Amino acid sequence: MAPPAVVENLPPSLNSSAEQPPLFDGTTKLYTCYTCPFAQRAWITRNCKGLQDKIKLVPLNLQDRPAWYKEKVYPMNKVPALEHNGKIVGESLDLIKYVDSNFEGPSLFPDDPEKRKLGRELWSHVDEFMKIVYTSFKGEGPKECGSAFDHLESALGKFEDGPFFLGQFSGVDIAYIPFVERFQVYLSEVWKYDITAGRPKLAAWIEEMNKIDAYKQTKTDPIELVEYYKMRFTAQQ
Ligand SMILES: N[C@@H](CCC(=O)N[C@@H](CS)C(=O)NCC(=O)O)C(=O)O
Repeated sequence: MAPPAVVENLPPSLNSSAEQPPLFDGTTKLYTCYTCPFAQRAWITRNCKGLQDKIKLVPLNLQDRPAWYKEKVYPMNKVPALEHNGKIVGESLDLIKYVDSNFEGPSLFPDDPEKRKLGRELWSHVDEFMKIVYTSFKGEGPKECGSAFDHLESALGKFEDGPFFLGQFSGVDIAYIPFVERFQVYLSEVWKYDITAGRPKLAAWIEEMNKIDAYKQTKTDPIELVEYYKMRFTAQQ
């Protein structure tokens, strides 16, 4: 079912002195940043659909961003953004669905109405999940965010036909994993808190996700991540 593993040589990130790749030349491009969890959603989607040859990665250095990106490509000046069929599409959750419905490759959303219902609930919960955990990083960490992971544990118990949120792998897993990946690393490193302890379904989900090549290749460097989050969340304390 999963497309064969493709090992890519990732292109270098473009900075403010980089020339703009031709716009609307018929090439589909994913403007991304290798460390951005939102962009990672679109990147995983592309890989899961086996679209490595159809969607070219255009990684940006967000700290030293090329001016042409905001001026000519995406006025929101954020990643991800997809250049496709003469237009630019942004917003990572929308992009999971956009890439799923406008390109070939395995479908990322099930037809079963019960699964679609839970899928919608989890889809609309993901921002709240992130907010709870990020807020806890500035407060008491695990004491404040444990319930957010309990919520995932309970959602993962709804369908028995696989270890993923909707049983089989879906776009919902893609929506959550970049954030769970980062939260797991940071909570373990800084708070010595294991998000999988006492949460066997969450543990199994992460383990299965880590077996998916399309995702594995998008994972962020944990050391860089911890440094960046420490700067972001503990600098003023
Ligand atoms: N809601 C957007 C958020 C995207 C986002 O915030 N991306 C960050 C990088 S992780 C960004 O581009 N930040 C640049 C900026 O805000 O100037 C999405 O889901 O795509």
